[in-house]
Amino acid sequence: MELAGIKLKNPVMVASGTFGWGREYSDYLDLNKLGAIVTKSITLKPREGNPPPRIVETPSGMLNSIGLQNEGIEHFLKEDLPFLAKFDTPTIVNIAGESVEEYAELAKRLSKETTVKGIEVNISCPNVKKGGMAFGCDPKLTKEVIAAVRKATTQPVIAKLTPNVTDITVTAKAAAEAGADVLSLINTIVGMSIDIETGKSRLGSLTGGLSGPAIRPIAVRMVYEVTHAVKIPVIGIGGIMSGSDAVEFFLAGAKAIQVGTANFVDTEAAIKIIKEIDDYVHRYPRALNFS
Ligand code: RRO
Repeated sequence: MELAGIKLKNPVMVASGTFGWGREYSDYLDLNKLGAIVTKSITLKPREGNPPPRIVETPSGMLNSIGLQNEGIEHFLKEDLPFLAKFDTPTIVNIAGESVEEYAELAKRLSKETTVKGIEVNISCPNVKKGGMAFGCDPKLTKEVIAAVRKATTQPVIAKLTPNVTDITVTAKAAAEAGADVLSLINTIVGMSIDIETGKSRLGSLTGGLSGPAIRPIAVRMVYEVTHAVKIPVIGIGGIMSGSDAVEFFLAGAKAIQVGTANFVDTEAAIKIIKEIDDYVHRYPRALNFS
């Protein structure tokens, strides 16, 4: 199948931030079996991330406040991308910046790399003070960032949307109008968890992004809304733990899906989901359309 010119063996990708830069998982599953690998957000300069604790389990999910920890684009190009080039699976690189110019610069530097098959633009990180979700909550800024990235690269541009808005179709339309080829949704939902013994937040940075099965019905609803509001393809993300969870997203209109939190529970989750989707397609040959 194909998604905005990206050739995929199957519609199952691993979600940004839950799969490192590929290498971290390579001893635990065959990366060649995945539809695509979406790498953890990179920024121009290295970032240390937020103070610990950064992860807390919640009912049917988890909160994270990593704060965009990464080694920066230079390190990524030198150390991570050559490793990913060895696999017959498309690499989609997720980028994040504090300004429109930073996003454009990142896209420009990636555009010459043949291993990069797509750029996922993170305008939805809930855990940083500058940039991230600030762009993705405002349709005007969404347009500016996506238009700048569009201008900086000929590679497919995927805008990753935040659910932390009143009406996600507004930012979806803004991204599509600015030239995004694909939309991916949803990123995490801002949440908080308090330890009643200490009276303090369980996260070092007070709030975090909620992911996992707890958010799946919200994600399915948003994918349904967006696929009925824009013409470009949508990648569904949000608490997919099994093939049947993935099928819900396809039936809501998604063309592909990303597996995120499930990778922390079972390193082979994505591989199992590929097989379970296949079983469903055999049971209901006409229910889904993967062209
Ligand atoms: O690094 C993070 O804290 C983070 C990011 Br960039 C994001 O996009 N979504 C998320 O839940 N955490």
